[in-house]
Amino acid sequence: MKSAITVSLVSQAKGGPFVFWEGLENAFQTASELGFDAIEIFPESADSFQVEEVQALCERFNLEVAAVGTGAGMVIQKLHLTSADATIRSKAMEFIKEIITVAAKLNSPAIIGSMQGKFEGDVTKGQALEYLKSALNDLGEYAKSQGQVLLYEPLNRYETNLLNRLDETVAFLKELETDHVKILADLYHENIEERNLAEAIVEAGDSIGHVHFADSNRHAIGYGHTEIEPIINALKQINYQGYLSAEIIPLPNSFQAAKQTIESFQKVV
Ligand code: LER
Ligand code: MN
Repeated sequence: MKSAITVSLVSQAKGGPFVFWEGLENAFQTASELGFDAIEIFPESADSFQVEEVQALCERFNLEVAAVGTGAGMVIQKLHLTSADATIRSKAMEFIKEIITVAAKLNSPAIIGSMQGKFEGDVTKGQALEYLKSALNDLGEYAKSQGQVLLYEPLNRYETNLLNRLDETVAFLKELETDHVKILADLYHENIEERNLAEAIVEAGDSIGHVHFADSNRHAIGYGHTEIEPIINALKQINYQGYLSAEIIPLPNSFQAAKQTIESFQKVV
């Protein structure tokens, strides 16, 4: 398993669960000093940052890009994949495809988190899940054409009413025509939703492609009450080789949250 830490380049997401906020160079430098393997980037859009700049930072600081988030499409532009409005759904697809393209140039997958949206108004749950299925089929195959998987993240009940638990997400992904969508298991969301997080991880097995490494309160691992050892053992049991990426609230400050994360990572992994 490899360690990663998040940087947000989106000022409108202030207060959100990202560790670094002071630009790419600052994030790469601190992550490298602390001994992380990779950075996860939350950009405003695909064309809001220079791929060449990120590639140069990766080389200079000997870090990988773990993943690139698409949530700014929701935060800034109010786009999502299950909107009643076909134009919004199609703009959401475009926004995500552009991020898949640049993420692939950085050897990393894109994440569908809040861009999944939720069902409301005239859209039934069944209809929203059909929209989501069709979107993930298309985006998963597009990611495959770029040499990557696509990461789909079930969110807790306060953020979506579509899919919340790992088992229902595994069942949903099995119905897709594409085999290139993997689950992002965010330990914060799953701490809210699962009966037993370690068991849920073992059952999801190789459907898991990425992990957000967060404690019960969405602070750094060790600052809440999640029992992390059984979760790490479960990930070892399924031979998980991917990232544990800290998508957490930067408290008491970015540096301490990052330091606590890497110390917890080194202790348990
Ligand atoms: C995104 O990774 C996530 O976990 C969501 O809670 C963001 O809204
Ligand atoms: Mn997450």
